[in-house]
Amino acid sequence: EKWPRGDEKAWKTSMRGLDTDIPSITKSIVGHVQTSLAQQAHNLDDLGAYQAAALSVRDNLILNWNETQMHYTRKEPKRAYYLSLEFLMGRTLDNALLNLGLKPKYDDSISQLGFRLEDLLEQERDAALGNGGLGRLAACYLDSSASQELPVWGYGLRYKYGIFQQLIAPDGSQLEAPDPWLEHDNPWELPRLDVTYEVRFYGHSERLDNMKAVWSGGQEVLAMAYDTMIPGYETKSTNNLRLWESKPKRGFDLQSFNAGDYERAVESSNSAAAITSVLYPNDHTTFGKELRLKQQYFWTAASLADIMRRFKNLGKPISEFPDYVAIQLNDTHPTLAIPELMRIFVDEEDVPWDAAWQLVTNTFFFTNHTVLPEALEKWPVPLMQNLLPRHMQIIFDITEIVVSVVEKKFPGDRERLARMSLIEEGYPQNIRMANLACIGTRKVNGVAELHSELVRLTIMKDFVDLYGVSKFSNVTNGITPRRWLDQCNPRLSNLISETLKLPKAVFLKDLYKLEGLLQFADDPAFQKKWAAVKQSNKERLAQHVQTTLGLKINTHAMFDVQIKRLHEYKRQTLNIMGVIHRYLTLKDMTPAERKKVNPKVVLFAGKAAPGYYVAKLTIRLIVNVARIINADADTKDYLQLYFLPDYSVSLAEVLIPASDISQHISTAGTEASGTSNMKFCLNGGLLVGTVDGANIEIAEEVGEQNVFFFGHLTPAVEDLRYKHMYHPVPVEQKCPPLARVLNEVSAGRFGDGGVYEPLLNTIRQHDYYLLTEDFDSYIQALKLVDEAYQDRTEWIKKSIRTTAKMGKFSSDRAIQDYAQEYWNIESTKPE
Ligand code: Z2T
Repeated sequence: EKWPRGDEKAWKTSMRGLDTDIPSITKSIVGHVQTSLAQQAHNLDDLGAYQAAALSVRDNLILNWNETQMHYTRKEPKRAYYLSLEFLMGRTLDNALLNLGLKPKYDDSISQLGFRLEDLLEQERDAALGNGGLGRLAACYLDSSASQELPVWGYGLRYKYGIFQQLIAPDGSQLEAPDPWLEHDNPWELPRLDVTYEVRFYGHSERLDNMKAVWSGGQEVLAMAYDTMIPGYETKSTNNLRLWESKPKRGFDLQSFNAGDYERAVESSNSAAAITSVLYPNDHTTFGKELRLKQQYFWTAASLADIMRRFKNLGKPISEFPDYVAIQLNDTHPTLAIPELMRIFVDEEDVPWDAAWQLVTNTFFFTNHTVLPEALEKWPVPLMQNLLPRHMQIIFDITEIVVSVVEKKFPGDRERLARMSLIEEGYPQNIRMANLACIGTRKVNGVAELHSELVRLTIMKDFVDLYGVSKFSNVTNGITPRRWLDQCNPRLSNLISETLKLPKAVFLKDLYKLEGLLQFADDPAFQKKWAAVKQSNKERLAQHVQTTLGLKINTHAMFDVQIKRLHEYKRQTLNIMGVIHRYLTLKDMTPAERKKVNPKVVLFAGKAAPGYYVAKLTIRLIVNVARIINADADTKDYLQLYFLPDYSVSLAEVLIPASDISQHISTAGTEASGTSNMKFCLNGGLLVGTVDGANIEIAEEVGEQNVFFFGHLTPAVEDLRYKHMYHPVPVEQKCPPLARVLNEVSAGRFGDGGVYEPLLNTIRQHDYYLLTEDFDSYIQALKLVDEAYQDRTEWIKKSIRTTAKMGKFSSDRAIQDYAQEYWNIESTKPE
């Protein structure tokens, strides 16, 4: 190969890898203090030291990233792209140090410079570009892809504001503040001023012959790329997460500008920037706002233009597109990619419609994350028609495909056709994005066995009849053991390493290796060490709560944790009603009786969507119940309750390792998978839960004797709801203990007389999520938990056996499944 420019020797002698001995690291950090930050030792604070350390680590990532991307360009492997509107990354520095294997050296070097690495890590703000499980899953999948040297890129949006910051007002209610995560420079992203695409909105589309059209007019906005490096664990392979920012095109509103109407020119440039300004904070409801649709199109159009440009650089015929490109759609949010790729092929690349459809349906894959009907995305036809006239035409044309195949297989079945159509009739008509996502993809998957079965039996039933069952399969979610064991619980990962006599890298890359712990479960010396790790993690959490909130947690109690988005289906209400029940029971006891009770600390955290009234009321109730309980001298040694504000990835990293038991108590059939359940178990916490989502597969792995199951099963739910609707029975009759709790709340025992009525009424009236049906067995399950905890040795054995059987839940396994069964991509690495 010919050297591209200048004096080859001058380049080559200057190009070197970075030295990673401690003096070189120190030199690099100090160099960044001096030049990048323009600071000095005497005015450097923790934040500055964090920034310098981050820039130094970043240098390593950039070199690995360059090499990996160069390698992909040369080798031309098939690549996969993960399109997700959410990436809940959390912090980067600790993860990067661990994946690079440089943590001990940076620790030493930073100490030499007079700082503590732990303090610097705390300076970093979370990258919180997601709502909950769906966004965190995307982050785990990026880690696993890079760690397994798979050519996978993520594509998303660079929101200026991530998920809102949650504050708790004096009366206990949730307040939202913006999350200005980019306020300090973000060292983990590289702005790509040269990677830009124009994205059109509005205008008109004129049909030509051959199913083609010309879309013109309207307005154009610029998409600019920001690249985030995703280092693999113990490998040079470093993948890319490309996030798009919206900007006005140069001369976006030149007309107004030239006419001297600067205000108007600025206003329209603001409207371009608005597209990527904020993450929508709704997790399970659709909002139907035009700006959200703009986000979705802006992102899919920029991503596909980028993917297309990369494909074209290969110089292959367009018919080979699916041999080089696989695209995973994370829920229906990126479904516009389907008509957009049709538009590119048909209108721009002159591919005949039918051939284009073949290529498109061989490129895309679709993951569904919920069967809750309110979460199924629909867009009004008039809105789509106005914003994306060409895509509306294409969606109508795809509808014709659906009509003809359904008509052929089920002649005259009008009702079936109406259910399967992309267009839902009504005023206005709506576009059903899940139907489009199903029709336009090679495969559809759910995220746990039960959920995938429900997808086949409910929302996709008609499509199973049409295509056959093989198009609809399951990939059970997973979590990355790098962040969710080694990073968040180093004491445990050290203990495991020393016990199994294996370097950490062995079990962090092959989580099934944890099974080796089974043979130590009965070893008293090991049990003691295991319990000591849990205890020190409780103290770490208590310390954190003490410094951030000024509260004193009893660390000699069982820690019972429920941390997740607030939602009726997740039933935080069941938990708080259970807590109140426990409190009332304690109050009924004599002091002597109380002394026999297992002391418990109940911890909640989670955000409610800002417009979700009942969920916000639940937070308010928890906070106010906590206020009364924690101040009650009779009970406070036996029961403490806390709502920790502003739940985040970083807070989860402190909470999860400290938990003895965690709650995953959704109404059966409603939680698609859950992933925190896996995180708790990996860290030796046990579960109390319903027979739902991945709880079921966890129990299959660890054995039912190690999980506290309760409640009705999925097949019963439909019948119970029907009964509630047509043969309602008052709570007093159906479940007296719960009725007592509701009445105490109603009567103002926890303050705020009257405000909780709307929440209580969701239980007293239809009780859609079946609290009245599950309350008794829930209380029974918690009693079994208490009894099991009394026999501490047995409990520790359960804890060890649980961790030992978590191999299946590594996101490495999930990504292998996608790579082999869906994307057809292979590992490849530089050198
Ligand atoms: C979300 O976090 C999940 C599903 C959604 O459906 C939306 C959001 Cl923001 C549209 C969660 C599921 O509730 C959870 O069970 C699952 O583990 C997670 O996605 C990842 O699949």
